[in-house]
Amino acid sequence: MEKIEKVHAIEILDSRGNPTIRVFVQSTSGLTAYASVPSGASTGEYEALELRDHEPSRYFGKGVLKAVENVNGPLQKALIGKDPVHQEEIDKLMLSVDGTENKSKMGANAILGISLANAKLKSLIEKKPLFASIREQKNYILPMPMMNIINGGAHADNMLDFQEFMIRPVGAANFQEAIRWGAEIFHTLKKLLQNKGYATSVGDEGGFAPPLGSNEEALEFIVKAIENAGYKPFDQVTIALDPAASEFFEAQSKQYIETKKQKKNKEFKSRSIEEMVSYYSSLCEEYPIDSIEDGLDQNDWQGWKLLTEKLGNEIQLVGDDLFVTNPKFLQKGIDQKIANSILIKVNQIGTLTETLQTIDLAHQNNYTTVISHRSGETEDTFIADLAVAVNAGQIKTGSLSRSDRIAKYNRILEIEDMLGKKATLQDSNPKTKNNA
Ligand code: 2PG
Ligand code: MG
Repeated sequence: MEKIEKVHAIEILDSRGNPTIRVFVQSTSGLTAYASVPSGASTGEYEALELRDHEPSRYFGKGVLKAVENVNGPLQKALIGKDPVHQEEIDKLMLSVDGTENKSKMGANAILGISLANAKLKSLIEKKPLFASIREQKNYILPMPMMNIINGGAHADNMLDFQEFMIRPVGAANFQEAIRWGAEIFHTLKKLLQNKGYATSVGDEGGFAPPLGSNEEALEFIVKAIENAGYKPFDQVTIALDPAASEFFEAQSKQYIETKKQKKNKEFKSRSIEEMVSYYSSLCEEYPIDSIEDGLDQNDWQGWKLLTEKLGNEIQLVGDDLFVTNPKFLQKGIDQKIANSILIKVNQIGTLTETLQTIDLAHQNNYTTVISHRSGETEDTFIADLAVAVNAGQIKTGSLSRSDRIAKYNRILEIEDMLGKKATLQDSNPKTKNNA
């Protein structure tokens, strides 16, 4: 039997040039696997704690040497001699070493690094591709990619308060085709922006970050790009939004405020909860939108109830900050009939085992799952395998540029090639306006 012989972490950089952690796990026969941990910008209030050094002389306080020490010290000590094939036991053991509700003692980044590296080591020991080692399925579903081609919010230096404008090539026959359509639309959009004199530099997730004046303008550009690339909005390509509304909600006044414009002393809009819900409703009528993530604030459960009642039958409503990949929050949502989908980010909860529990809970209750990257990423492609392993049917991992994003799409292309007929592209969003 293989045992864990060594666990080792180093501090590396993420796609934004901020420190993050990479963990190596080695077994007794010398097999080694490693994983790198992502990091968010618009983080949810109830996420597991990402441990940072807060030592101003290094990386402006963002260093992760404490998390590195926790891996190399107490966590390694607890894991040496354990069998990597028993992922649940490994994860459980780490939770007991940490002993806190939000993983604040060891750091969710330290724990997740080991958890994901261990899963990769397990796949090497079992001589299976990572996705099959995570979950063996008779037939695999390849996820519909949700490609974020216009960036705003906390991910870009422009006036858009909505964070993500994504395209979903729902009419594509396979994953390869879905990616090709995405890339063609992305390049068409670039030309359209250039023609109007807009800069085509990109935001954190590789989407364009032009200084557009309104969400509607962004949506108009995207619809035009879909058409000019030769595809039909609605039937072949739909749009998903992630406004990341926790970033622009003012709890005291219960108003959703166009904060970026407000800060620059530009004309800005302020909407009540009801007005915000009506605003989404009108956007959905006007544009081919079939998914809205974090349309409202993470603590605005009352608003979410209204949003779900109003739009939940026609639109996929995804809880990101709202559920933070945590089964407890998801269960609350299920009980109160709030949202109908959950965004899955491994570092929001901090272990693979808990991530899988949350995914299972969602699927058992007919909530769809969208496997997601973070805005701060690395070249690690774990989430691509995860999306395939659990037959999630949807993934969002950025735009059609920047290798930190593309690496995940490329990994799914590789899996598609590997699995041949045993895998099909299937969109799990039941609200998609096209049933092609
Ligand atoms: C989100 C994510 C990823 P961040 O809000 O869904 O796109 O952003 O990682 O900054 O939380
Ligand atoms: Mg989000």
